[in-house]
Amino acid sequence: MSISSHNSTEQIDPALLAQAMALIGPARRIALLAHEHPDGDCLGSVLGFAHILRQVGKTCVAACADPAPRSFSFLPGIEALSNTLGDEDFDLVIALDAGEFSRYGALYTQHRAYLDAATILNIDHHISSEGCGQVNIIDPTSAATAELLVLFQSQAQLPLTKDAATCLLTGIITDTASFQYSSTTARTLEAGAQLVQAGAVPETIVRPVFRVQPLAQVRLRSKVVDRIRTSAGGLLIWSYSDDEVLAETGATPDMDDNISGMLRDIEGVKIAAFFKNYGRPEITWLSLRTAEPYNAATICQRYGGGGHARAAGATIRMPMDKAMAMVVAELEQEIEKAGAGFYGRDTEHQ
Ligand SMILES: [Mn+2]
Repeated sequence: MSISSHNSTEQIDPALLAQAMALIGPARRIALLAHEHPDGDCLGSVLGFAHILRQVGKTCVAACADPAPRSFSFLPGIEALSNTLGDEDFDLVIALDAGEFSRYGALYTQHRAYLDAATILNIDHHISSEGCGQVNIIDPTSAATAELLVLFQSQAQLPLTKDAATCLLTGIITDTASFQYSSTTARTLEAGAQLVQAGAVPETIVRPVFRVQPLAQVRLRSKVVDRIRTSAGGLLIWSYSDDEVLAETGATPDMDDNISGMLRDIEGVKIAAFFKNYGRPEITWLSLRTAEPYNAATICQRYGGGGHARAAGATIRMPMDKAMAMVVAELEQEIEKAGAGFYGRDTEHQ
């Protein structure tokens, strides 16, 4: 079975694939980097690609600056995920699911001199990606980095094991919310089919990732729902979580996953912003979800962040109250500029 394009985009450019394989071919020890604040796509991509490369004799270390959320503990190989590049003894570094070194967090800050000089292959699907490698395979039409890796595996005729397939399907399923988002193309589904063919079982991914949640997480969500505020007649919605919420609910920071998605799905909302501030009072994380015509990536880039048109994020070096006031005011202006009708702050919700 081959992956050909129907209504989606083509294969990976064969010349680019050849350049990437020219880096992989002679490499014996390979480090695979996942971005900080890891999600299912970067984790599934580094672990899945490591499984594939081990099949062809490579020694692989999968690394991420932050620990993986507990819901991903089913991923084959996750127990060996490293939070450092150790002795930096690698012939090749493969950076996955982010196109800027800064997104790799402490892996970059603690190994900056090494990574600045290392041979890097970068594979990513973010529209704002600049590419941080000598060879960059960046395809924003891909629903997930894992989808690109399925193309890569297929076109380069690398072996696909059940463990690799489970990891890569996790990447696709998490970045598309089980094929729900508009980023899902025929090619995404074909990549999924190929992974199921290789032994991956969707239920074993969907249940831990989307259905099962700890009670503390449900309580955290309830607190965040209590703090919801709206503006512009409900076109704009925002809420926040902080150390106080964690203390009251017993939740851990990773349990706020996809709260911005929940806010976006509230009827009438065009822009949803979720702010969080844990442990470091001077830093606020923003997660933004938008509907047409608002571009989340463009907005987040103003704060040094990035992402996709409908989903993006930024790390803002300000305390929560200041960051929230600044971003909310800017989002209100966006709505006013778009001529959607601005009705002022919705006092009834405060
Ligand atoms: Mn991704």
